[in-house]
Amino acid sequence: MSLLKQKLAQVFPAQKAEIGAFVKEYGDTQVSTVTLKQAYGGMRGVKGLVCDTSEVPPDKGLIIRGIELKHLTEKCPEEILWLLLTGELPNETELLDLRKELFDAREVPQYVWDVINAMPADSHPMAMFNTAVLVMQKESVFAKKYAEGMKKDEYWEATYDDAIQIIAKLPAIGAYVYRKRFGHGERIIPNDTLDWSNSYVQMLGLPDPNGDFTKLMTLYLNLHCDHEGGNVSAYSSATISSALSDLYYALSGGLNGLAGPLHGLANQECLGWVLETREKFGGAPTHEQLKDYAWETLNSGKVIPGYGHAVLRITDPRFDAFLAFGKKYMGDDPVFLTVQRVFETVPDVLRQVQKISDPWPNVDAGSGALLYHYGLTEFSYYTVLFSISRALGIAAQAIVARAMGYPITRPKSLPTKGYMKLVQQ
Ligand code: CMX
Repeated sequence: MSLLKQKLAQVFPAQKAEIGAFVKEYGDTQVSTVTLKQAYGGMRGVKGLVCDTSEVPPDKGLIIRGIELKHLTEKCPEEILWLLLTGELPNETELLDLRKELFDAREVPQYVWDVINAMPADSHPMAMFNTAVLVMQKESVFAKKYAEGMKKDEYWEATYDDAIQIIAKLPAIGAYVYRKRFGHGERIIPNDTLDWSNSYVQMLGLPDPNGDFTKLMTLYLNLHCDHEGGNVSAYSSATISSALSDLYYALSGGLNGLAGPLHGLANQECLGWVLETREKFGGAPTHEQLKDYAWETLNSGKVIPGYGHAVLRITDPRFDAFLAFGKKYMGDDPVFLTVQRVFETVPDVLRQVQKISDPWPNVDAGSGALLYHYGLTEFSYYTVLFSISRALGIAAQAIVARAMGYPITRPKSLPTKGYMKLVQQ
């Protein structure tokens, strides 16, 4: 048994007992109220979900198992996966063991390549990627063991096995989607590196003479991993998982939500918006020109992608981390400079629109310019990168939920007439 699985076998029973006792003692305590506005407003701010892997206080941003993101930016995604699951960072031996476990599971079945090859050449990269995850469902250990009558206490272990199998294969699948969809040639077989992000960069096949692009990808795959339980991809996936659908179903379903322009697809839209400003103004736009363009976008009824958030009320620390990376590695890159200028301009514009709750940049506002700098210019691909990273958090949440024995999700809905009656009462 791998060291991570052994560790989880140790920690989960105590956590489950603690939660059981907590709910037994305080089960009837009220933790939230719901207004009519919230019911019709996407349940914003309604506390009714449990997520132990991470939380997002509006004034702080992402905290993973009690550690603020700013203290985690130097870590690799494998360390983050360990942290999400166990609540601790791994030591060197543990990290190596997890890397080996992923390495041993990296081989992608041939039929996955055949399915991707059979898709229309102009399919969206997200459709290709999510289809590849779903088509592997027949490999699910959870589905097989469930059919054999697995005990409830063993659910998390089978979900863990599925998670490792899926996560290990995502870099190869993501890289092939990139190469196939954008005509970059054959699939690349990486050398025997155990480093998950490094092997991904090798398979993408983009030049990386001094290793800076690998550094960016490690940061990228780290920063997008998890964002508590209520965002569209995590929540959709958790809902699917709560029906005891296996992780292949749950993850691909959640990632279909990530493919929406108000969620993960915003990173493709955002770089598009930045480049549009450069095209429109024939080079680097001034602050004044950006202000005008921001108003033009708002007045045409569109959103300014990369800005605003359903929970955050500060500049997203993930954006801060990308900005710091850009300043260090590409301070004079013209597209990156425009991103900085947008950051200096757009919040002031959005602040003037009363209905907008958060005028600050989110994770998607800056990442595209950094990828663009290293030659990853096909921005419809960017959400696939987001997905590879977000799979870590979604998988961790699914494993924890199974270990804690959480039931099927089933909030109550009412028709509008029902709410009208309730309000009159
Ligand atoms: N540009 C223009 N209008 C915006 C806006 C923006 N960046 N952010 C919010 N608004 C508008 C909303 O569309 C909404 O308008 P209506 O009432 O007319 O529908 C109004 O302001 C109120 O919205 P809000 O309470 O501030 O924000 P929500 O919680 O409803 O939505 C989000 C959050 C992210 C969908 C929204 O800010 C947005 O659309 N941003 C741009 C897209 C984006 O960057 N998404 C990525 C988010 C991060 C991620 O998940 O990856």
